[in-house]
Amino acid sequence: MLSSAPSSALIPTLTLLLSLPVLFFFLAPRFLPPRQISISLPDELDDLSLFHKAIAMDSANFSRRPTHLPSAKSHLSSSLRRPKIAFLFLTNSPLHFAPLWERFFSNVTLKHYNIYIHADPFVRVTPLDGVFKDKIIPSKRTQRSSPTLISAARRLLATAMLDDPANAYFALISQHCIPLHSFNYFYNFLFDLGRLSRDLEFPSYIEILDNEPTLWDRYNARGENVMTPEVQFDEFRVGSQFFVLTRKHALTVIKDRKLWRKFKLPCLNVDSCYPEEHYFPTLLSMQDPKGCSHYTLTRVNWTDSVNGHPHTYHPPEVFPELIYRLRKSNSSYSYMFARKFSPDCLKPLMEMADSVIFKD
Ligand SMILES: *[C@@H]1O[C@H](CO)[C@@H](O)[C@H](O)[C@H]1NC(C)=O
Ligand SMILES: *[C@@H]1O[C@H](CO)[C@@H](O)[C@H](O)[C@H]1NC(C)=O
Ligand SMILES: *[C@@H]1O[C@H](CO)[C@@H](O)[C@H](O)[C@H]1NC(C)=O
Ligand SMILES: CC(=O)N[C@H]1CO[C@H](CO)[C@@H](O)[C@@H]1O
Repeated sequence: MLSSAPSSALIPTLTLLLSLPVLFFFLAPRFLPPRQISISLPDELDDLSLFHKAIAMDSANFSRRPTHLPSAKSHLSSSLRRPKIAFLFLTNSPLHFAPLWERFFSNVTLKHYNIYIHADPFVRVTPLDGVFKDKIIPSKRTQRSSPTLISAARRLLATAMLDDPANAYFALISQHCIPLHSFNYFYNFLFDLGRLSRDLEFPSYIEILDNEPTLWDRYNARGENVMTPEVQFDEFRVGSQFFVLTRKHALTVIKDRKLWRKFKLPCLNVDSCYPEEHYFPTLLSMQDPKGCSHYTLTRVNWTDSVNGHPHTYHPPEVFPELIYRLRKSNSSYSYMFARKFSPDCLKPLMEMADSVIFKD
């Protein structure tokens, strides 16, 4: 048991101890090297007030808002307001493909989308205009193989949820991603009328895999036995970080504190960690596996990958045939986006934008 009140002998000691931070404050600048930014501090990772606001607004509006997916019936009853797609751009470099995306959004007659950009403030992003003007949200530093990429995605989700209650789907896109279809094709795929008329649930499109050979190392990348009891090894999943989530699942993500407490721990083994490839698939597979597609809509080519980086396409490879090939999946759906493309692919991509990519 702790004693309830300090004895009188303790008081001078306490006074001295309490004054130490004050002394330190005045002395520190002279003796300390320039302040280092530590990206693994919890306050760099959490945006509690932002999340609380988004959660509160969502609960407040839930009963009144007809556009919340995945309830198809309630959506049908809303003739006045059509649901929107929130495009969440996550970048730590300039948006090289901004002109291509500009074209993607250009033929949209009614504005059924919103754009949000999380740009690492430590990287200079050239000023953006057109559809991207003033779309950068308050952002923090991001780094590969650290929980900062999860934080950035959660920040994007919460900001987009707060900003517009009509945002019903949330698509995470990187600066290396390109569209493989027109906006209308993507919109009609997500808000499929057949699904609406049969009153089926709208799924989240997120890859969820459990059969990867590296899974055990990834599970232990923050130390052995660290993930339990919140996440048992047989609940641990992997999948592409590039998801398209329903509003219901976006809420699941920003509400989560239990798994986040574990996934925000720093990686001890950075070569087999990649928290952003595990947090989202594990959380959603634990909470609502039936509500998820288990596949991603963003095509990536892992053939001959180097250092965990997928194949990067360069201009000599960029022909209409590549677009047709990248769209094809092993199933009935078509891929909607692809990565990674080097910045100099912009020219060949623009040349076939209207005749190939957006012609559907
Ligand atoms: C994937 O990348 C490899 C080179 O690493 C290339 O040979 C192959 O054609 C690519 N596949 C597709 C579908 O582009
Ligand atoms: C289709 O399946 C084959 C065999 O499982 C696999 O090698 C290939 O990468 C898959 N292609 C796509 C586009 O997912
Ligand atoms: C988009 O609009 C432009 C100009 O109005 C037109 O030339 C182009 O064909 C359109 N593209 C699509 C995919 O509708
Ligand atoms: C349209 C509507 O009801 N919007 C409300 C959603 O909730 C927030 C926070 O409670 C309100 O500020 C909005 O007016």
